[in-house]
Amino acid sequence: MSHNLEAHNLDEEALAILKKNDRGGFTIPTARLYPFQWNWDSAFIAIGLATFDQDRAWRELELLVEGQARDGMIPHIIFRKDDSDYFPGPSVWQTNGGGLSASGISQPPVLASVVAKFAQEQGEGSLDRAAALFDAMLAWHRWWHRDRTPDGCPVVCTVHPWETGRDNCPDWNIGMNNMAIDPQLEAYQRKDIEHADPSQRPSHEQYDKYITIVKFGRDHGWDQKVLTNDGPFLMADPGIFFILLRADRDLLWLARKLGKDVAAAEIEGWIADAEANADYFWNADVGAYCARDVRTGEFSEGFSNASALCFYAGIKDQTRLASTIAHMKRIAAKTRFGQSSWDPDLASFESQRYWCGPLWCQMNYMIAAGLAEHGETDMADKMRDDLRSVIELSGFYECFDPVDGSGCIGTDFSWTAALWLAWASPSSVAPTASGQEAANGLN
Ligand code: 9WN
Repeated sequence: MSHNLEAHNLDEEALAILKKNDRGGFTIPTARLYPFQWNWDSAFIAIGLATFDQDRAWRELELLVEGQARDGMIPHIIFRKDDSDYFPGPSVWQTNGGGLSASGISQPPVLASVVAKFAQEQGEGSLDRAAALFDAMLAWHRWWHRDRTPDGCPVVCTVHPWETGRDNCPDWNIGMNNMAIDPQLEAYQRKDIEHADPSQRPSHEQYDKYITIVKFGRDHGWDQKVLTNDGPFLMADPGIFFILLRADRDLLWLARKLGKDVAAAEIEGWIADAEANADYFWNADVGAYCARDVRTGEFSEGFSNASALCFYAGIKDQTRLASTIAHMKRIAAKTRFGQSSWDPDLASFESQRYWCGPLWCQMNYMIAAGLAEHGETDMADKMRDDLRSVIELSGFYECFDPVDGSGCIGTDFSWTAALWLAWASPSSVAPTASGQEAANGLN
């Protein structure tokens, strides 16, 4: 579908989308398909909100933190109240972790990087608001390092494809193939395929497995250590690993700025561990950082957009970075609009099916920030220009076909509108990155 540029001012349209999706201090990703507050969505949405209302941007993050569970986890969805448009809702999750009604898993921890970015851009006056969020962010990062790091495993892991934010990426096929659907699974009705084209969404078998994992968590009282060590699915995700490493660096910057020496020492330990263990993800056969099934040690076969986050994480191994760039250039030559979520040279690539191929703006934003910090400014600028082109072509979709630029799944999508305003719009003043060290916020 071609978007009528004459009829629309895209900056105004993006603003209108964020206002329309505002539910009173927090923003839903899109109406009906995703009618609650999502974790990493809110972090990217806040970046867009800050372009016109800094107070409202902080509110977005503060309301996200209100959903924090007693154990420190910030859940991937905060329900507040039920909505019959979404499955699985609160009656399926049945969490009891304290805080608000929420899901029982998390999502990639972008929050601290956004708080650090705001603290840097908005100056000393914003430090009080950053300081008020500090303990919650520290507790959340501690939760990842403690409760999502299985006994005897050197890296942080994930128990559910939804937790990675890259739900049906073929990265998870090995872990999904190694788990069984619970024979006691209750009958359920999917809602997502009533609001979006089913051919662009996950399969029924994948949904059965997603809900099997939710049932396991529920049956075990959402004891996160049990879910991590004994749950049906356990994989290590380069996306979560790289985003957490970057967020740890940004949290460390904040800790030092706020004079929190004890916390700073703890965070330094996490960073040193992660730097020492990043090679856990290095798949020498592919020449890239890849997802891995923790129990079998088996690697995912493909280069995903999460593989490209190594720059953003501040990885310094020049040989590995060069190999990553070679993959990105090979893929860019095959797709018109990069970076695709999956390798187009693999049979499992599908240009319009969710995380099996489409371009996702929030991933490209982080990849570009890392590339620019690494000195690859041409590649970083191409990421931004490609996002600008697909939005001009198709509008504010959830994600985009990287080959023909058509929009996929959700419409009037909040993070797309937010990153248009903050980054892709010709009127955006933000550079792709500051060119500073990676520990200086998500620029
Ligand atoms: C499950 C809200 C979320 C994003 C995820 C994206 C999709 C949900 C779903 O939508 O996942 O969390 O129901 O498909 O994969 O990254 O946060 O936009």
